[in-house]
Amino acid sequence: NKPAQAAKAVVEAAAEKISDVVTPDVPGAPGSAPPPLEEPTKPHDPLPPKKEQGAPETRTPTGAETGAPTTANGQQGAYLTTSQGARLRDTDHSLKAGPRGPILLQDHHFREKITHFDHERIPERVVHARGAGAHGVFTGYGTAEDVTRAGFLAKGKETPVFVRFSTVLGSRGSADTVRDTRGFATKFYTDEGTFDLVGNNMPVFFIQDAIKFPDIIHAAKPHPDREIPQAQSAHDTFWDFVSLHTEAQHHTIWNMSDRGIPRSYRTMEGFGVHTFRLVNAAGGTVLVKFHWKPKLGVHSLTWEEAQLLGGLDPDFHRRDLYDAIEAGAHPEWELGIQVFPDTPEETFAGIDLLDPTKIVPEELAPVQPIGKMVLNRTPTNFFAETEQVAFHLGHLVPGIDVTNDPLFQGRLFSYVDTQLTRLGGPNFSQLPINRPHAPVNDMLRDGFHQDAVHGGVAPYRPNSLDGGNPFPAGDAEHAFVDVPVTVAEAPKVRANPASFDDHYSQVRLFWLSMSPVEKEHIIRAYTFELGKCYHQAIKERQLRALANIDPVLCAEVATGLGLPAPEPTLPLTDVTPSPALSQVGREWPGDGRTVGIVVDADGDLDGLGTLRRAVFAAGMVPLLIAAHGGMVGDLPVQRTFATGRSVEVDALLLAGAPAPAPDALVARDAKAGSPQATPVDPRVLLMVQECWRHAKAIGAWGAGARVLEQAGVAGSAGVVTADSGADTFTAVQQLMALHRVWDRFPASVS
Ligand code: HDE
Repeated sequence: NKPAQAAKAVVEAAAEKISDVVTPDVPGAPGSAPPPLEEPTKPHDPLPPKKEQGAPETRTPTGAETGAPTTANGQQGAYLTTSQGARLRDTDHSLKAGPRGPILLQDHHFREKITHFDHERIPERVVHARGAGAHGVFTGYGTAEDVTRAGFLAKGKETPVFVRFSTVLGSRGSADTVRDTRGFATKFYTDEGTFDLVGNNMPVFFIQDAIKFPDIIHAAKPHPDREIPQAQSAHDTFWDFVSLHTEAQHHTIWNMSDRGIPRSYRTMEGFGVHTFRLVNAAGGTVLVKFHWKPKLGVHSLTWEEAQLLGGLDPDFHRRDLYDAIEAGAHPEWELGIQVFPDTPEETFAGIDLLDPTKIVPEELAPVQPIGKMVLNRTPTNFFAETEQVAFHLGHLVPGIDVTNDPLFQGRLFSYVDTQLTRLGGPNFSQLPINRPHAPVNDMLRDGFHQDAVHGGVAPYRPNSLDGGNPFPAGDAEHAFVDVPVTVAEAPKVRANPASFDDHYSQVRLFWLSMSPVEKEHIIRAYTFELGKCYHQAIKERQLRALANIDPVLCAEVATGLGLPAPEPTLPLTDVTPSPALSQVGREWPGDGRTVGIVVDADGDLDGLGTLRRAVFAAGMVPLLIAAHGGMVGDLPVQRTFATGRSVEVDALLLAGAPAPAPDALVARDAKAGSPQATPVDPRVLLMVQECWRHAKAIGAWGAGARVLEQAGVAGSAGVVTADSGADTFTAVQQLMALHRVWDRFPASVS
């Protein structure tokens, strides 16, 4: 069976790659890094860049054609130079008036080095400061050809992309796993110009009009006096705003749901949020909403995992994304659209398509796949690419146009404006990561950081001196033509349409679409966050908002806060739940998921190699965890009981029952916790108990079964035992397809 053999070879090759990534440096261990280089004393060839990285795409009308290097490479030559290329003899000592004397002002090398360093930082993004990026490829399916003439959506057309995922509230150095909305911004470098789809992992927004953006962000960012809390909405000013400004309630319930704590960037949906207008070759238009659907499904952390990770691995999502890509487990999403007729009312099934606090349930308008995105390359340099990438909603291509959603309209102003401060001037499109791959022929000139050396004398139109160039393009040359939408004659007002006044029906729809476990998590999230508020009046006001969403939700949160549950002030809307909103109840592929394997170096290691291969063959990553570093048999230990923690794995396998370390304290604690004759290392018991609490699949065989007994989890839901490692893994794999052992969560609401 040739195809099966070929597939096996691919899996095994990928397996080797995966092991390279997750194996720490164990000198001499198979798959580990080469032995450390000798102390460098003389020039030698630089190390090649990592395979997955390569140089960033920097194609530009000036440069690529001439064959000249289009990007500055760091540390590529043997000898140190100044920024002007003069070779230097010493960069370790400043020029002084004698070894004990003051530094001389004439030390141009010192001044250049320190001045440059002094200016290394740029302002972080005012929102979405914390992020991680990756390169990839988008392939069109051709299924959108009837509704749009955008060339990159044509069947089989491949377009390079750069994606930046982010949290909204935290500073650049904040933790990844906080409860927050996630940004999902994609730059498509199409042949017809760059298209930026700047979305979030939630389909609705806090406000309906862009003029309120400074208000919601000022309320959600840390308090201005103490600058705490960092990257959190669990504080008074946030809840003060959303309880007073009830159009925010829909987005808020999404944040309080499991969507606010994604398991991974790879397991997030993405949404364009606004309604867009597509134009086809004949000039016909439709309204659409964009959706990204992750191949791995939509998965979340538990709240305790998210909190633990904030301390144990604040870079969890970043690391997860890079590790997966470099391991060959390339994350994938399908791009889809919900399509609506472009009617003058701009509504669908009674839902105002210009209101960014509303969704259109997928049951009413299915998401139709139009292309696929694979992320396959990590950035070479974080600052040059991820930090300097500049998205803008006005980066549109022929075939995709805007609508009058007042949030969309305001964003069309904000994104270029913010880059002027952040990237220091109007020429940020010339930075390598922002350069279009389509030929650029604009009449924009000069300004700070002008990289281009423009020829010609006539950057104006009309002209005769540059042969009349550049000429406007027509339809035949694929010009971007604004859709001539009729604007109704109306008085100039500061007002919203009346339909924007419904702030509760869709919040109720979301709540009623959740499974009992998800509802329980939402209740706990509200209770936690409101419990962190100091002001009683704010808690009471938010409870009044919850009463208008659902009496059960309100009563449960009120009980948690120790406050009376208020009565609703508005009639509860009769809504039809949308099962597509729930994350529970479906099966998903396990690609790139991590399976921890606790091994005991002194125990029975038979079958460990077979088990590891089975995990690789399932497209997952095995992580060997043992008492100390080094080798277990012929396999390298990847985490020790000191460096590993349950939150890093999606499932846990126990191949042994490691005894406590010969350390008086540890042994004493172990004995105190478990009276058995042969105690198990308490760090392993903690790992098992945490995995159990976080509803992860747990499997054991042989001596491993003893760990289950001592951890007090034997025989409970999602805890399996079998005769061999491979059989145990097969059972665990089935449980992992459902993401978690949902039965383990107590659910007090139905
Ligand atoms: Fe943004 N937003 N935003 N936003 N946004 C920015 O632009 C803004 C909104 C989103 O990885 C800023 O370059 C206004 C909705 C993402 O670089 C800024 C309004 C959605 C990112 C800005 C919104 C988003 C940003 C800050 C209300 C989801 C990160 C830095 C009208 C559809 C992009 C920057 C990246 C970033 C303004 C609302 C998504 C200040 C005024 C709705 C993913 O321009």
